[in-house]
Amino acid sequence: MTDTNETSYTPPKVWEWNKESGGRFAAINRPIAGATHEQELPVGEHPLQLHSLATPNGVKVTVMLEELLEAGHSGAEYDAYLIRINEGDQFGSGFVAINPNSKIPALVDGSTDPPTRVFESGAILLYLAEKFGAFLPSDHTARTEALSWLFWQMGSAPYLGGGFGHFYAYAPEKIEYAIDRFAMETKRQLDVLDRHLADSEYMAGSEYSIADMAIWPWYGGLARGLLYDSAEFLQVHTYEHVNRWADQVNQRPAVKRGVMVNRAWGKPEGQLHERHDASDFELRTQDKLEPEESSEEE
Ligand SMILES: N[C@@H](CCC(=O)N[C@@H](CS)C(=O)NCC(=O)O)C(=O)O
Repeated sequence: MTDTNETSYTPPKVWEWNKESGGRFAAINRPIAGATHEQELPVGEHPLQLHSLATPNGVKVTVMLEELLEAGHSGAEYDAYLIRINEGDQFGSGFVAINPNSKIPALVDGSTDPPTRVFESGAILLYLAEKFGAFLPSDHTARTEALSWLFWQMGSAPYLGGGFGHFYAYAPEKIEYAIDRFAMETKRQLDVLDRHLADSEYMAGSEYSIADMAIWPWYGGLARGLLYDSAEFLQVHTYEHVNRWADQVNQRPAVKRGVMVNRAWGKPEGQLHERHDASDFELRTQDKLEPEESSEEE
């Protein structure tokens, strides 16, 4: 066994904030909460106001809203505004007022008196499912199964994103111990899903539900080779039932629209920075807007 003490870090008695710690998110990470600046949020015409970004956590909610509209729930019309987390929009006073945790997504429902704020993607999915009576099975057993998988996702994905993704793709140095630990856990989670989806069409049985909407952006994205350039490393093609389910969900028209909303990177025709109307998918993607409005961000 190697003597780790010679090379490894020994924590000081009291941790101090080291601004030079590096890594992709070093500029926005800080050990305190609260607003850093005054910044009011825009307010649109629809009852539901979403402030988000098309990361996997954001996509869960835009897919749900598009699914509700697709299913004919016109009360789910929404305005979606972009929160650029790399520029610190999540620390503006208006955003902190609707999510004290300063993370996207956050939703305001102006159809209630007073307006209701909802933060945490899982809570938003559940709020919308209950408000519209949709995408959460009414049968007690299936509903319980959907909620079990919804909360499974909320507890599991931080190991995938904050653990595996962070140390494999974003950390300033490749640390074998950390990558091994989180690759192992990520593969275990994929196997959990694969075994379940071998016998179940969707996460909660035969009905597509908010459990699929929560899990698909993370684990479907991983299986489809879209996260962290890790498809070969994790051998994601071996999880055949996860792949079957991921492709099936990906075919849904509402999913195809949902992934475009608040997206500010990738192909211009796939980016709809703000969404206010169904026609925006045809008329307001970045390729259709004036060239100077086009974003070149990663
Ligand atoms: N558990 C939260 C996680 C949300 C989250 O981590 N959001 C990230 C983007 S995916 C974010 O806003 N990060 C900004 C920051 O950490 O400052 C949820 O599911 O809503």
